[in-house]
Amino acid sequence: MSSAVDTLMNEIIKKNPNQPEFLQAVQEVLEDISPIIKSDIKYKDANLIERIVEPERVFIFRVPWLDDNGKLNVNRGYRVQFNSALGPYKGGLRFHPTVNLSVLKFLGFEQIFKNALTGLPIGGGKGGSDFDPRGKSNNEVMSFCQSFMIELSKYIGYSTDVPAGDIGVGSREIGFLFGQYKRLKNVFDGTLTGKKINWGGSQARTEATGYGTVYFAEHMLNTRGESIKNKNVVISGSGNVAQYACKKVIELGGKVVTLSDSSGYIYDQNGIDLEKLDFILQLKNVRRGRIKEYADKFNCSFHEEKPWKVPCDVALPCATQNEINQSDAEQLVKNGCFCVSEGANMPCDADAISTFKMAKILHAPGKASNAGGVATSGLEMSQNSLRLSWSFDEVDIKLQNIMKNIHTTCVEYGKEKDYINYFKGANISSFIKVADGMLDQGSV
Ligand code: NDP
Ligand code: 2IT
Repeated sequence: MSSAVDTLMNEIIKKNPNQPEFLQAVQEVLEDISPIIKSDIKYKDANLIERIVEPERVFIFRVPWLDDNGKLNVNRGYRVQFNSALGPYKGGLRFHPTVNLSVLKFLGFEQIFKNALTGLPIGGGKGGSDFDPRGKSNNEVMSFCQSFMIELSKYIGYSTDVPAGDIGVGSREIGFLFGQYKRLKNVFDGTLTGKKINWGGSQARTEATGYGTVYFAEHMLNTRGESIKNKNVVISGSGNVAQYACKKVIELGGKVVTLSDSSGYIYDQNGIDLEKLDFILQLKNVRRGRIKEYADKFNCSFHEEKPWKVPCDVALPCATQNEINQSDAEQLVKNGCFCVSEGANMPCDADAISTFKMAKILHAPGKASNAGGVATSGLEMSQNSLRLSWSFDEVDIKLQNIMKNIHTTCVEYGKEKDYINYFKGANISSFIKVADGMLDQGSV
């Protein structure tokens, strides 16, 4: 980085102690945009960086809820309203014991640039709680969601801030949150996305993040005259994003050999087919069990570690942040992996990113490759405002176009001599869009 940007980064580090994930996300963006900041004085004069790393607003609140034994529990709730230069704050809610302000600020910061890449009029935000839905009954999850919404409802609205799902928040939680929002506000509107299709949700939203991640991988592969067909694919995670990434790879003729959860991964050398994937959907979305059951049922192996040692052509990290470190990245490259499309947010740490960059493999940052989820949330907002619904194919075609456009933009801004730097392409193009919006709107 240039010394001016180094100085800026040091200031940001001083101002945000104990926020490693947030600082990691900021550093990654600043490294790529530092030539722009240096060459374009208008951004420097307007203190653009100092402003863009500061959330417009952060809410932190107490969430008391009763469990099935009548005991009162307390969790911490958050909403980070990061940047509204391009539209209402938009971004998911994460319910996971690891949630803290650093994690949500990193996610909110990434969301600003991701949302800009979609080309839709949405700003960036994120929220959630350290509540752990795992092992909780439906009643307990509902009790938590209702209490969470009593506070969150004061800060959101369809033109202000539109939450959706993320880790630990799927259509069940969105249902409980929406029901409570409606009861408190007496409005039926598009304040939340990821709703079920029969009460205001969009076709293809459930599939969108995973499908989009694979559409993006396909575009990257096409730049080398390749495609997903007949490729060996390693996927981490077995939640919403992993499930539909898996489905799209199967549909496009690729072979998915792993899925995982926080306890380990299953390796199915025959490939996961649609029937086996149905078992995963039942296991994870209905029975809420562990991935090991797949290995027992289909007679394949289960390993208590991450799946990155398994040889593959394409890797789709779809679980969580920093799930690929330097040695994982080296192992992947050594085993022949030449395409990584991030379904998760920031799944690669800084050393892993450098390893892939040095190896010149195809590597897309989540803010580009997983943008299909929030883009389809944007389409859900449009349909809610129009009070109509589009068909699955209509939404899927729009999603495909959005992913194609994001890929084209990344190539345009990220092309280097013999390599496309997708990180640079995504960071520079989205930064310019957000920064110009902020400049136009004055010193707010
Ligand atoms: P889910 O809650 O549906 O699934 C999460 C999956 O990741 C589970 O298999 C979970 O395993 C695993 N996982 C979570 N935390 C860890 C951890 N610390 N270590 C190992 N495995 C872990 O979430 P999603 O599929 O929705 O989200 C996955 C990723 O995709 C996240 O990074 C999210 O931010 C990102 N994303 C999601 C979008 C969406 O539309 N849902 C949009 C764009 C990005 P276990 O059950 O054992 O915890
Ligand atoms: O990280 C993400 O983009 C999401 N969790 C989806 C956000 C959304 O508003 O659909």
